[in-house]
Amino acid sequence: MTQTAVEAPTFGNFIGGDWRPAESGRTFESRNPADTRDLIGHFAASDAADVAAAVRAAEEALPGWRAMPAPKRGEIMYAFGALLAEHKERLAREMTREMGKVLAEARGDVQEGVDIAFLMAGEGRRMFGDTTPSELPDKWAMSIRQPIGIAGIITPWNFPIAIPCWKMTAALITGNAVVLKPASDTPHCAALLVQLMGEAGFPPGVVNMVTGSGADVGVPIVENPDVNVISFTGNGETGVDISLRGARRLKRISLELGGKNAIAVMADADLDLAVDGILWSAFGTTGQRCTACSRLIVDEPVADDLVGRLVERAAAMRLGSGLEATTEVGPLINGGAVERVSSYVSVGTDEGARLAVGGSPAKEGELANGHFFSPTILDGVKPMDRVAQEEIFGPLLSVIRVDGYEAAAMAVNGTRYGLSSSIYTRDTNTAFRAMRDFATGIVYVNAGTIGAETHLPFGGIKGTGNGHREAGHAALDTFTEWKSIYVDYSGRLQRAQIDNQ
Ligand code: UN1
Repeated sequence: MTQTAVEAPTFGNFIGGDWRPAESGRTFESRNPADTRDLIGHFAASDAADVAAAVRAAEEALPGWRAMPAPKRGEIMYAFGALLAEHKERLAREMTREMGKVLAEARGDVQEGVDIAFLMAGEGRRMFGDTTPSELPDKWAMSIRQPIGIAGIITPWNFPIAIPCWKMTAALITGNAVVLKPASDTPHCAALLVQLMGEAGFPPGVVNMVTGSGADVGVPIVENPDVNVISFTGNGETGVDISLRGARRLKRISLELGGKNAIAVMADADLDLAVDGILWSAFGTTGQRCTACSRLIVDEPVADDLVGRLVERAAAMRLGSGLEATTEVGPLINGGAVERVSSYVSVGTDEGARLAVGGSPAKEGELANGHFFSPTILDGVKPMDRVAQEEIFGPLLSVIRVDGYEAAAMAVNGTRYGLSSSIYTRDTNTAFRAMRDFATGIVYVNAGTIGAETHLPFGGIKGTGNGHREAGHAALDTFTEWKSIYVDYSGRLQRAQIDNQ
């Protein structure tokens, strides 16, 4: 498993179709979170000069790309989706090695990229606007979408293929050029991704990638006057900073800033089903999904039974390298994440919660060199406790006990986030109430909080974002301007709002 620094490959930035080192010559490392002795590679530690070069390359490529008929752009997008599918297994393995999620989930991550690529390829032949009657005779009215220009795409490490694909495919099919800054924890996945995009036939400069830190690369992208739209997924503070910087230049900014997602389990629920959904949503991807369930809101009559079953199952979950077939829970992304989750366990117990299972880093045997943390459940959490309010992004589930649907709905909605939520109930009326009442961008009935599909809008309300949606055709709104077009074929002056009275 261990590799020496000499064997590990070096990757540059992808600018104008070429691989180039950072102008400063500096690099940084990416390591396997399941075994940090495994060095994955060296990557360009870029700065504003590299960003400027990438933006220039995008500017040069933009006129040709936006002039290409959208169905033709769709053909390249389709070829990209097919290549991604062809390389799914290789990419999934590299993803597991770089960020830790178990292999089946890494395959799902790549599949999400394939799905969105095919969906967006089809958008090349849809991209519908409105054709609508004019209020005046002999006059034609319609609206069309046009690209905004250069899109700055800043992506997280937890879905290192899927999320860059969601953002880039929507930007590209609508005729924008892209500068991608991937998370510093997953530069290898990003390098493999843009390599395939080059092979798929996106012309040089249409897709560019610059690796490096948020301060050295992200900020210059956001501040660059020639970057017209930013799409960011990550933490709330960074999102607000991007928003403020972008506001000064009237940029369009699309933010996806995470969640504090709840599953509500009513007394009439199928508990076997609920247990599976809760474990999958809370501990899948080691709790490191924006959509992960971090709050279980349980109806008091079934609370002891449900928590008992969850504790038993959580205690038995097998931790390890995501490349091992038996592993159910992979590592956290880095040492900082282990410290953060540990500290929240103390925060929770200090607030009066009871540690029901887990609660500490896992270091035994083969786990010794990785960032592992035991699946953790805190019971008796109060709705306003910090562990019930703050995004922890790890395998920590807070259980809040309530009486009945009204209290459950209030608890579900009682956070500053609003991404995903779920209800387990056998009562159709209760299910429909939840669909109406739960204040999140995504609601599940009798399923967990994770697993959004790419052809529906993805995103949330309140502190989760700023109103934009990714995926689905809603994603096109982020990367296009509407143009309304009127054609008067009457051959005379016709005054709207006046001559039709
Ligand atoms: C994320 O964690 O930011 O719905 C994305 C899901 C996945 C995407 C999660 N399809 O859980």
